[in-house]
Amino acid sequence: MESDFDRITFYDISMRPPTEVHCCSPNPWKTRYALNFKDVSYSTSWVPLPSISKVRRGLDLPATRKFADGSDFYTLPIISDPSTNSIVGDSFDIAVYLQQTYPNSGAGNLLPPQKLDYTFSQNQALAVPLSNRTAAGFEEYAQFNINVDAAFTTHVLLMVQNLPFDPATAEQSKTESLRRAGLTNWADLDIHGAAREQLLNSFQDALAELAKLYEKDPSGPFVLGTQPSYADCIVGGWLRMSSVCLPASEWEQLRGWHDGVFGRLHDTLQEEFGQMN
Ligand SMILES: N[C@@H](CCC(=O)N[C@@H](CS)C(=O)NCC(=O)O)C(=O)O
Repeated sequence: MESDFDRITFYDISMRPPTEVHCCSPNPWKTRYALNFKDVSYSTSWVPLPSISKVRRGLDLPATRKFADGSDFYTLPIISDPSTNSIVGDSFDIAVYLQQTYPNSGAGNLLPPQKLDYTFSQNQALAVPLSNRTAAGFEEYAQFNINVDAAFTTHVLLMVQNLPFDPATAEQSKTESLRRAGLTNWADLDIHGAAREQLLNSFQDALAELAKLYEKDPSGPFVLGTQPSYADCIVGGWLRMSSVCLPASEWEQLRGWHDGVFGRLHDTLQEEFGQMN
């Protein structure tokens, strides 16, 4: 019989209470979708943003991401799985771990072989570089993850102003965000008027290519039609962030872009794999 001691601990970032409503970190959301897809038993440990490095170091996990100056960037998600004595600290590594450790659980193969033909050509350097993880046999997913991360991160300025920080640590978190962006005033992150319009159009264009992948099998809402896979969790993590952080009218626009593929995907993922344990 399974006990609490066998249960996976999933570390996610806490946001403004109720955190279940406001949590919106894309990489932890990829993991939540993957855990629920696999239907494994887990409980969530909510970590305040300024405590991530302490938690991560406490688990003896090196950083998998770096800042532009080469210093360590301590991130979530992490899972700790007592049944195999494993601690895994990157969303991509976690997906591969779950598939390899629990191959037949839940909805089945999380990473079924498939062509994930989507490239986002970045024309600007990101303030904080992305990490680059891969695993033998899953290179297609790894490349897709990097391209999707780049597409959304390039447009994240549309969302930053609305990040629902926990009031208990909001000032500290804002100061840290500004430091990373090389800015001093929170208002400087507010993009409005023609510049916002332009960024929104560019976001829509970036997602047009991604939508093509979803239009191949019109039975939808997933890339593989009615069969969900980790590719959908990757996109879904960012859609969750968009749903919480974009102004409501822009989220409504995004939901409708490209024949509504992203609205449908988000709703289905939330319904089927969005539960919080
Ligand atoms: N490659 C890592 C990236 C994780 C990552 O960037 N996590 C963000 C949340 S989505 C984070 O922990 N940020 C902490 C911070 O901003 O201080 C993964 O996929 O797990």
